[in-house]
Amino acid sequence: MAVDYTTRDGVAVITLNNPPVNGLGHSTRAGIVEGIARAASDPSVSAIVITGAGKAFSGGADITEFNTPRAMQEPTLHTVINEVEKSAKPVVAAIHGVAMGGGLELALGAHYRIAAPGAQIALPEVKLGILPGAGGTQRLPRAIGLEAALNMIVTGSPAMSEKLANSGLFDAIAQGDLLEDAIAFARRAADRQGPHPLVRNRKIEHPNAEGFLQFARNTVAAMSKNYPAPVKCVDAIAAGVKQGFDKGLLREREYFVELVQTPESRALRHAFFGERAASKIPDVPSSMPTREIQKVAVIGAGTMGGGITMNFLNAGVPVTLLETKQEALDRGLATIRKNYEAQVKKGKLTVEKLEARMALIRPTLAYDDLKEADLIIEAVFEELGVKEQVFKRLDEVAKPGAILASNTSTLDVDKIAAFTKRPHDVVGLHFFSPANVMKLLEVVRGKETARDVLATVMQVAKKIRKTAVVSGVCDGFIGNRMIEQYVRQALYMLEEGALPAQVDRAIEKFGFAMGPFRMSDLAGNDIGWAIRKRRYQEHPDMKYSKIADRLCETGRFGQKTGAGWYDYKAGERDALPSKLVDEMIVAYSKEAGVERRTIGDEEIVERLVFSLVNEGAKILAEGIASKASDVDMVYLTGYGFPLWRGGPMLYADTVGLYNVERAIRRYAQQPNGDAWEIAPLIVDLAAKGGTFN
Ligand code: T1G
Repeated sequence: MAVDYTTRDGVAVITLNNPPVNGLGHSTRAGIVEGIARAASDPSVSAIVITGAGKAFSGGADITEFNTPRAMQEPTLHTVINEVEKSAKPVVAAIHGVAMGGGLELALGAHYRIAAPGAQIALPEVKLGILPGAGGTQRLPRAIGLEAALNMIVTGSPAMSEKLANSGLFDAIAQGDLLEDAIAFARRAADRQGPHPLVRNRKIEHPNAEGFLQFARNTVAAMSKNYPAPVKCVDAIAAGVKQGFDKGLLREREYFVELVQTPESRALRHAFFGERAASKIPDVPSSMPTREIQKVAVIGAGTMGGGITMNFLNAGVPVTLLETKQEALDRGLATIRKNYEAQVKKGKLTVEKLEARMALIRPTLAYDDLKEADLIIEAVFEELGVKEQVFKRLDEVAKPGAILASNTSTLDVDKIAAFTKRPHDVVGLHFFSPANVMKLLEVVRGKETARDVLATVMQVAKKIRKTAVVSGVCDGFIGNRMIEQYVRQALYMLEEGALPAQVDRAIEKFGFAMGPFRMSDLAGNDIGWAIRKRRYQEHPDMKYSKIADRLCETGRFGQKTGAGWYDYKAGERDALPSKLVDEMIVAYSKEAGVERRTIGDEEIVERLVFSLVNEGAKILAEGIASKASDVDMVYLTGYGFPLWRGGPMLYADTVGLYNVERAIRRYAQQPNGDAWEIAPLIVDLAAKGGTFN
């Protein structure tokens, strides 16, 4: 049973014991009800304490049960909370670590609440595309007030228990041992006369509830246009204010059942578990010993090296930063300082913290200064010859057991590893620019990369708050290999009849943060040009429309040259459709003998998204990515794929692989259709009604 029961000094102690976060799965719920009944029938027991084992009071309902019969199997959380409220003997919730979602709702059903300082308190359901479904929208406003409760519920953000000390939520903040304080409090409560207090009986006081709720609803609706849950949170709270607790509870229940089945909620839950699943590597057990990483070194103080360094400084880890020339080193340090100063200006960082972080950098021009480093990350020029020099030098100076990582975004990590006598210590750590901002980190596993190296860098990734996804070695790893097919389709569509602004508008309406042409202008069209030139040499079979080369030949590299696919006013970043470029595109189609046609938004979105899905399926089949959710996490955290659609592979599941296959076969029949070589995995899964996830 996921609940322990003991008695101490006439007080029954019910301990939630369902590691890792005391999720309120069916066995835990049943255990609480049994514990309450057992305490009620024990004449030696005068009061009850509910507490959590391990690091949490409770992380809430067991999300893995959602949309399964167990989620609604009695006793539901509603039933559990009713039993707590009906108990004649006082129930005290003793909270530490985490009280979230259903965990906080359970505590709100208790007669009294005591919290240890430092506990994270939240109703984060909205982040999963649902709403608090066990009375949270009704009890929290009665506990801490309408505005504070609505804000917590609509944002899903946690607050620390001590910050809520005077909010009306807690009867006390534990000064000493939480359980001792709770037992003592419970014994005193047992001596009180009359019924014990219930949060549900409190009144919601607000000078203008109607006006506030209307304002809140309008604001929330405007800010969450792709997510149905936040507005439903407001509606549930409003129902309770206007029609009373019981009616409000009914509305909340209705909205919960509706929201838990939405594609948005499925996508958000997929992302929640996908982020955690990414750190699990099939042949690397979680018990794998890891190497101690105390000292980090970064080679190269350019844009990437500086950004990578900042990740470690932000986590309080000292970095030895190596450059070849003093002016490059000074420039790199100045850029890091400038980035932090920008955060100070925005009030996101104090000057003291800025200086403390800068003090963690040990700048050097000498490789010898790297000899104590546990982890060395090179972010030098993206050319194999340069990497060879660096890794041969590292082989000489790095201590045995040091992890040697390359930030390469396109080169073969196995070739890089072969430059050393320790290929098992070599791994790819592909950060995404800006490296101190982008969450995604592709961990590129060479064929000889040691498993403890992988386990170690996954731990480092968590410490520097990155979403790390393991990729095998191939050209472009996971993200860039897929984006290449996406760009090919974008360029072909220009040749066949579309224009840059139309393609960008269509895919941005689908939900991408930025379409391919605005993105290319931002990153620099010359980067893609260099890759295509390499491609023409290495893979002449992979044909491209030459339209982008034409653009680059005119020097229109994008924002950095003031003109690209779009025009830009001096000093501004707004992408203005360019008549000159549009005419160049039309002229190119004519020269290529292509009859331009109208291409609708649906085709634009399908060709762009399904090109990702098709390449993602090949990546899965080749074992470059070990699971579809890893591919989704790459796109959600590194390429601006809309979170509410869950990533390309989950979106394909939502559309149905049968339909994806038919669309791909249709495009394969069109001009430039030879770019569509359908992934056998899609055909196999579609044939048996399967899904990627
Ligand atoms: N259900 C199932 N598994 C969960 C879980 C949950 N609620 N919370 C965490 N886990 C798993 C997680 O997948 C991971 O598994 C392990 O626990 C450690 O998690 C009726 C319906 C609590 C702050 O949204 O925010 O209540 O990878 O790595 O960094 O209104 O987990 O080890 O196999 O994140 O210490 C609302 C979600 C649910 C809280 C701990 N509750 N969890 O963070 O550990 S809906 C939430 C978190 C609900 C009611 C509704 C965090 C945490 P594995 P972790 P952590």
